[in-house]
Amino acid sequence: MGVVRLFRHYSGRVFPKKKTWYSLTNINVTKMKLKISYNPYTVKTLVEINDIILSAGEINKDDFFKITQGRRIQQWIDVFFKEELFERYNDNEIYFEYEGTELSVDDVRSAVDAFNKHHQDKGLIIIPEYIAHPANVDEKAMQVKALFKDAQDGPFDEFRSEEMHRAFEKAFAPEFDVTVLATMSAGKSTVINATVGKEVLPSKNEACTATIARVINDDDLTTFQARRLDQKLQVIDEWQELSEEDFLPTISDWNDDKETSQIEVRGDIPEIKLREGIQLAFVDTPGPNNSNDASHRAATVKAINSSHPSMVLYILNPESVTSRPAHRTADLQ
Ligand SMILES: Nc1nc2c(ncn2[C@@H]2O[C@H](COP(=O)(O)OP(=O)(O)OP(=O)(O)O)[C@@H](O)[C@H]2O)c(=O)[nH]1
Ligand SMILES: [Mg+2]
Repeated sequence: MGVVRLFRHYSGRVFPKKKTWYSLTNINVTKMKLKISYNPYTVKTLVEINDIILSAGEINKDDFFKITQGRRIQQWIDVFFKEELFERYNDNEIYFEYEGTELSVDDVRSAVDAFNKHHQDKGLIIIPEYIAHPANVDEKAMQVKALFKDAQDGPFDEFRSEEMHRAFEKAFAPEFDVTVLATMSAGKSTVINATVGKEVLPSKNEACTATIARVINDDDLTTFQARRLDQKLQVIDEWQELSEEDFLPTISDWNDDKETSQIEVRGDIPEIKLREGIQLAFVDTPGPNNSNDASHRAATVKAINSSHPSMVLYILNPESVTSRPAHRTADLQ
């Protein structure tokens, strides 16, 4: 056939530490083909080399592929492509096929592009091909909703309880709150301002935040708006656009007013985009260790308990890692 392959002598192991390469005669070199398939729902990654699936045992012995196991692709893809991978396959080109959801394809593509850009001078290149599956989130959500509806007619009273209904609705809310927690003056409001790229929240070198402030990303807005709610979450001041000079003073006045229980700010946070219908919001909380005002702690505990499906961003100053207030904050609820 005249086709010559570059073979790697495996000596019984898939990837021996000691490399022994040899080629057969008259070869038309077959490039190494690496395929990765990733399922974000089961967090499973499949690795194939030249169309052969590597078994879990092989993967676990190998540092290159070990990092792919049981972890989200976003946690490892940026460090996956290394020069050593090319040395391993004794080539300066790797054919790489990636199969996964559209969202993960974006992440893989940027990792591949970054690698290629930084290794252009060395002549190393990954030749990618992407197979993107639409995430079908809406379809899956509809199926789950239908199941929940069915469960209403089933034998379990729990599915009909008020609590279950609330929890179900909460799970489907588009907001994803990142609740920022830390002791007083640790820099919660400062971190949110830095992320938003605008001074939307007051920050001071003393107990400052007194109310909950939600900063909601809304890609469709061209300016930032704000409103405030009272203890019963009734609107005191409706959404309003505030000029640059008025923005922070107004939010500060609302924050200092005992009538306010929650401030909401919304606008387009430049680096944050709506993904799969999830709307990201940062929730600023008062430092719970304010001994002058017990309402601060109460407000923070309430914010954690009432928040949407959320995550906590816990800020620790290096010097307070072992401090009691820091541990008490971590112990909230
Ligand atoms: N140098 C420096 N100053 C910081 C940093 N983070 C916060 N600060 C300052 O520390 C002070 C407190 O920051 P805030 O953002 O108000 O802290 P907070 O956690 O929101 O405080 P409370 O709302 O009172 O609970 C401000 O004067 C900030 O400018 C930092 O990383 N470096
Ligand atoms: Mg603050």
